[in-house]
Amino acid sequence: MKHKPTWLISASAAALIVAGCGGGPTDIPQLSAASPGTLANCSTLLSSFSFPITSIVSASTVAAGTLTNAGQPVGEHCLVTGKMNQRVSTVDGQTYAIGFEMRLPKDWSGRYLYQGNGGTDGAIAQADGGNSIGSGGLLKNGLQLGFAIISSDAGHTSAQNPLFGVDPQARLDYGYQAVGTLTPMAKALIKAAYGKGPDRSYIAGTSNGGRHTMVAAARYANDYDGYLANSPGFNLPKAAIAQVYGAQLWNTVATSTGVAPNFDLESAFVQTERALVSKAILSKCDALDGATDGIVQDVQACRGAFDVARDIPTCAGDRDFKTCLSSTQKSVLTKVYAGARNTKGEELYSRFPFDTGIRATGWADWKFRNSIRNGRDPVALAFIFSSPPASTVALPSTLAYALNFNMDTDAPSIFKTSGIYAESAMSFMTPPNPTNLDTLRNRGAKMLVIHGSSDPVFSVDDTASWYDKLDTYYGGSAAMAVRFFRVPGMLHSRGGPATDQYDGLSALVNWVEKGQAPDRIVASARGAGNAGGVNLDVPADWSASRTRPLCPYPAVARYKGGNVEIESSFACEP
Ligand SMILES: [Ca+2]
Repeated sequence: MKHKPTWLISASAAALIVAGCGGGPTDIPQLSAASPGTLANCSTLLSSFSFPITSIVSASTVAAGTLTNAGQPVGEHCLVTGKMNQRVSTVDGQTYAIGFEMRLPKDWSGRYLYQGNGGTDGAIAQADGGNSIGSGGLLKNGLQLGFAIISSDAGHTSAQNPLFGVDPQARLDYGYQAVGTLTPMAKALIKAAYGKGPDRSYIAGTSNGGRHTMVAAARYANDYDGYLANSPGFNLPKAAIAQVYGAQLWNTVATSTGVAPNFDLESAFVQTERALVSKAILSKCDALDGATDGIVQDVQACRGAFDVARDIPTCAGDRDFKTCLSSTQKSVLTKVYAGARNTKGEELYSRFPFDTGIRATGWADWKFRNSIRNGRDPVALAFIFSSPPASTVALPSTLAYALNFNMDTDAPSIFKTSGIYAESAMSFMTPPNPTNLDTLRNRGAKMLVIHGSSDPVFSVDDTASWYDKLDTYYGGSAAMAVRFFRVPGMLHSRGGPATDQYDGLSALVNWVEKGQAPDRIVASARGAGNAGGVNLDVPADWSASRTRPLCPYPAVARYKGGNVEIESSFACEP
């Protein structure tokens, strides 16, 4: 049964909505702009600020220029550190807390930013709203834009990674409750520091931080006005399964004779072989967008134009590691890109689109190293996403765990509950009812999702599939509140042969507060001399400062004539 959107049945929302010719609403509330404020209190917050289950550890002024970003000084700000909900686990005897830091700029825009962090959390990344929220080499970070920012460890320390997964509450904090616990405290602390609470609130992050953002859009839609999800780990437990599924397949063609930790899974597809694949993709798909420029904009057309079996030479004899792939390699490549499956052929995770970034080292890092590495996918599956978690004494090497993970009997554990583990990983890690964003939408909040087409761990196709369903749910009008942008060639969060430098946060603020819906976001390559840091994957035959428009899905950037190095020569079209 199709769910009936609440904008069709809510009287209060209906008052704000006018039916349009497309059948969906044409008007949703416009939020007002934030107004600046000045920091009134800093070091006194150590003793004066009080909030339930919160202890402030330090509060001190950080002088202008102590931090820099892209070669420019970050202004004077107040650094507050603390923790919430400190407790001793009855399961493992460990002391847990939600550790955080807040950075409060002296010259404040009136805006608050929750910075979601990556991986399995456990570290309090510097609360600067910088590269840790996504994009490559941001020229202005959140502090430089005037945001008051919180960053947290999401409820466990680095030392407690990944075994925090045996504590049910630590799982829930990592999944979503840390955001829910911290948010009212952060807003109260901002009020104590500036004399007024934030006018506008934002949440942003990349990878797992993008996942935090997507979860917040569903669970905490009343608390935030803007959501920026970069390279989101949307279905993160499923993606972890896909990682070990890939590892098992890569292993069938790996030639490494070493054993863990020296086992080299990349021997399955060495760089020169991946460069061959990238070149074959370009030969079939590059020109489909009108420009033979080393970028495949039209991902959908490329699906029909490129075929691994047909377009990559098959080695007549042994692998020569540069001009051909073995038939087994081609089969493995096809299977991994088609998406993880169990032995019944049922999909366990999304397909991936073939794209140019396959040749880059950052692609190989995820497919061949993180997929079998301690600290990444295998241990996350074992201890955080499986219910019950694996025995902490029985886990073999992470390589062996990954290679022996059973797609029929082990994979379903991400959907299971068990005893004290009362929520499944898919419940605590992913947004409940992810295509219903009624609360967000009806109050005038906005969401931007930005994802690289060459992301090797979280498939851009999974994000596109979600957006398609969202658009169906809203009768073709999802773009009024949520827009999704793909970055061709970009790897996970940044890097790859791509224009990966873009300011999503400012685009989001302009949409939320000024009603300027982004019809394109200008992105730059980070070639030689880029102030935000050079991306070594930028091809030598590109202008060092090449720009492209990132286009709202499903539009793609098509070449219209003129200088091929600049974004104005491209239009976002179907
Ligand atoms: Ca092209």
